[in-house]
Amino acid sequence: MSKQALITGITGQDGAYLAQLLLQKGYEVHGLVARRGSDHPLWRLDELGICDQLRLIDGDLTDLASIVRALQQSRAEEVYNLGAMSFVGTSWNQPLLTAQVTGVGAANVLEALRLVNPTARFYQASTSEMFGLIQAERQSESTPFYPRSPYGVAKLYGHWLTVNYRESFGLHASSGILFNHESPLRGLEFVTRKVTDAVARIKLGKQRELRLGNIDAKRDWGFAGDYVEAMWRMLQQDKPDDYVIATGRTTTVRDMCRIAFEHVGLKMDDHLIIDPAFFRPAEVDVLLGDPAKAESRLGWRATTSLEQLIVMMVEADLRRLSGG
Ligand code: NDP
Ligand code: GDR
Repeated sequence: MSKQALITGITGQDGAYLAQLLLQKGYEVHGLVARRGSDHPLWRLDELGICDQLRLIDGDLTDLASIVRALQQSRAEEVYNLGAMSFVGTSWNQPLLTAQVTGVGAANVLEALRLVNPTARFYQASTSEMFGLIQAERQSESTPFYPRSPYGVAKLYGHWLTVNYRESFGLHASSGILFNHESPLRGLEFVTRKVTDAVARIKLGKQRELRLGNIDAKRDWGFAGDYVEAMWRMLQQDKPDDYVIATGRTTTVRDMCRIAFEHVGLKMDDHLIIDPAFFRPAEVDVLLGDPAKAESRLGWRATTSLEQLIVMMVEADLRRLSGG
């Protein structure tokens, strides 16, 4: 008998890679799909060629009844809560929606789990954005939190509720505090993909300039394909726990951008324009994670360097834009 898994946010970057991984491991994969009406919501699953192997269920994280139904229908033994309003920039413009989807949405899944199948294992997609203002040599599971955006605040609620349901009700609920992870399936609003898409367009003569905000911000960037493996490993442990997932290296947006331009033989300074419109009301200046616990307990470590990642993304954008 195959194991049953349910993924919220299956149409997102991580949802698509996790679905692929679980299918490869022999799972039956169910996915909650919120907005079938939007323009080609299944494009990532199509790109990975896995759409027809999945069992998609209509539902929304803000609708408890639809989550209860998804849990009953899927009989999921593992539930991965990846659904969220995940773009930090938008969270200042839609703080209440962000609270509902990203924060209360996690509460809905935990509550549904408690009602329908309290023995199922639960993964919460927590984030390094929760560290926010707190700078440490490296941010780890014991670093305090000080979120800097409505998104970070909503995620902190989901994180603590996961801890609380584990302690209160004995749920097998784990939280992955993941640092930024990217891929050719990353949304165009995030800075790495915005850069690689623009670099490919500039190289192909379809665009002249790239406008960015704060290029001094530093991020610990890894490859999403590596990170979904860590999510799965967390749920295979006897005991639920929280884990930082990161590469342990931090780079400025400026240097990440330079890698992309240099890969196609262009000079960044000929095309980059700093545009105040892309600065945020509050910034997280430096993120640098300490993945030591994940390495020792999960046997997990990042395998893709930032250079390999950016080259992979630029090449994928060049192919896509050339119709290849
Ligand atoms: P994406 O933005 O690519 O995917 C978000 C997913 O959530 C999409 O499938 C989206 O559906 C879905 N969603 C949005 N609103 C709702 C709703 N109301 N009900 C149900 N589903 C909804 O994010 P990622 O794949 O990059 O990230 C996955 C998770 O991990 C997110 O929770 C994110 O906050 C978190 N995270 C991500 C990190 C990263 O660097 N990528 C780092 C740390 C945490 P639709 O396709 O219809 O928009
Ligand atoms: P982040 O990712 O906010 O870290 O959240 P994003 O790629 O949006 O920003 C990274 C850094 O780049 C700076 N920046 C710009 N960002 C964007 N998007 N567009 C720009 O033009 C631009 N110019 C500079 C930002 O100010 C920031 O410092 C991501 C999301 O996936 C979250 O869901 C996740 O929780 C965290 O990563 C970890």
